[in-house]
Formats: sequence, structure tokens, C-alpha cells
Amino acid sequence: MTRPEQVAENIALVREKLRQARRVVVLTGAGVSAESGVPTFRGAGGMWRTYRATDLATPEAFTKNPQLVWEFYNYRREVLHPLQPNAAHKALAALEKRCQHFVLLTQNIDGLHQAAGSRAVLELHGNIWWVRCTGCGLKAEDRRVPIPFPPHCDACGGMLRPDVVWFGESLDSGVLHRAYTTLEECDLMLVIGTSGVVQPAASMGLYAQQHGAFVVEINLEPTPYSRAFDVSLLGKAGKLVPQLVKEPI
Ligand code: BJW
Ligand code: ZN
Repeated sequence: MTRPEQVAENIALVREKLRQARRVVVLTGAGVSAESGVPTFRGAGGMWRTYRATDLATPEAFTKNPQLVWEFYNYRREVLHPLQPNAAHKALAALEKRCQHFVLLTQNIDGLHQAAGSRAVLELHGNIWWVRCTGCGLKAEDRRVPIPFPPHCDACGGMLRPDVVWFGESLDSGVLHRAYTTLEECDLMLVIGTSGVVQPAASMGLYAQQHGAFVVEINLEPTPYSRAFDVSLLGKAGKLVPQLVKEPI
């Protein structure tokens, strides 16, 4: 159990690190969107207990039953479309404005960081509001809710799929390359609201730390990386992140 005065000390330490940092990288996961009403994947209330989504978020599932997979993503689009950024998204957008070099790596596919005003965002797992043609690879934004089945590409007639990264698929190589470059160069990294089980994102905090960054984790509960990182702050992102970045820093 962390003593309250230690929490305050840790917050003061991270604020000081943020003040000194020249290059800041943030990695976010589902926990950052939880307070907006987006279900997380794992843990208490995690969506994947109910929907067996591990069976749906794979290329094999889409090949076998594209209609079922589209039903799942249409359901998620319906849940997501009225939701708004929360205090954590807004604080990160404000932090970006103050930093000379700032990159936000997100595993989230909901687009809420951009809705809050974040600009330098690398979406590691894609975006649920974009579709990609399985025939010609063309990508397009498509905000219809629901997308009528079967969705076809205007260019080649091929079947469209959500432009997200499923298990067993590689992350976009350009995105990954830029992500690793920023991790190598940063001096401070915040890892917020991710359980740290899905690779390669899970290892990114350690990668930055091995390249000299001071790494801070913010999560409701400890993760496999909490002890390895420089600071672990336990609590809600919507409360802690604004405390870390509030001005004057
Ligand atoms: C709060 C909070 C609050 C809640 N405040 N905190 C090496 C070893 C073993 C396996 C692999 C490996 N390398 C690759 C793999 C395979 C696989 C993998 O990692 N599997 C593991 C499960 C073992 N990885 C892949 O397949 C990746 N591809 C790849 O690596 O290609 C090369 C390769 C392939 C195969 C073999 C080897 C190499 C692709 C991964 C794609 C992940 N896709 C998903 C679905 C996206 C589309 C969709 O949403 O439908 O992405 S899976 C799902 O998990 C989603 C998320 O982005 C991702 C991470 O979840 P996240 O964000 O961490 O959420 P949760 O729910 O897990 O955690 C929430 C956290 O928030 C919790 O800790 C809470 O406590 C906290 N929290 N409220 C603060 N208010
Ligand atoms: Zn096409």
C-alpha cells in the first residue's frame, strides 16, 4: 500500500520530470477511455468476458464469418459514437501544446484523443471509424452507424473490413518505425491505462527505459511492468493526468 504522502511526492517528482523533459512520449490504452464510457477489454467489467472478442478480433474470424465480425464492430461503433473525451484526453492534448517534442502512441481505436485536440497521434491498432478494402487495400473514413452488410469497396468491389489491427496481424510498419524512433529519443514516457499484455505495445515502456527514458505508469491497478518502471501511480487517469500536467508545471 502506498502512503498518501508518497503519492504526493511521486506526483511532484513526475511534474518536475515533465518540466525538465525535452521529448515526451505517452502510450495510452483502454483505461484512458474508460471514464468516457468505453468498455475496457480486460479486468473488472472488461468487454471481452462477455463477447469472446478474442474470437472475433482475428483475420481467421473475418474469413470464416465476416457478417458476425461486422455485427460486433457495428455494435461497438454504436456504443462509441455518442461518447466524448474525458479529463485525461483533454489534459494530454493540453500537454502536447506545451511540449516542444511530443508524440502520443495509442492502442485505442476510438479516436477520442483526436477529438480532444491531440494532433501528434500514432494509432498503433488502427481506427474503428476507418475501413480498409480486403481487395485493393484502399482506406477510407466511414462514420455510418451501422455500416450495412456486406460493405463493398467503390473502387474494386472487394469486401471492406474495419481498419484495425487484429491478433496475429502486424502493426503498420511505418507507424511502428516512427513509434520506435520516438521511444529511442524521448526522455520522459507516460504509460497510461494499459494492462501491458498485448505485444508489441506492452514492451514499449521498457524499450524507452532501456534507451534512457524516465518511465511513469498510471493505472487503476498494478501491471506486469509496475515494478520495472521508475514510478507507478495507482488511480484513475481522469484524476491523475490532469494533476500531473496542470499549470504552472
Ligand atoms: C484504468 C482505468 C482508469 C481501467 N484509469 N487505468 C510476443 C509474445 C506473445 C505473444 C505475442 C508476442 N508478439 C505478438 C504476439 C501476439 C499478440 C499478443 O500480444 N498476444 C498477447 C495477448 C499474448 N500480438 C499481436 O498479434 C499483435 N501483432 C503482432 O505482434 O504482429 C507480429 C506477430 C504476430 C503473431 C505472433 C508474433 C508476432 C497485434 C495486436 C493487436 C491487438 N488488437 C486489439 C484489438 C483491436 C481492435 C478492436 O478493438 O477490436 O487491440 S486487442 C486489444 O488489446 C486492443 C487493445 O488496443 C489491446 C490492449 O489492451 P489495453 O489497451 O491494454 O486494454 P486492457 O483492457 O487490457 O487494459 C485496460 C487497463 O486500464 C487495465 O490495466 C486497467 O487496470 C486500466 N484502467 N480503467 C486508469 N479509469
Ligand atoms: Zn478495393
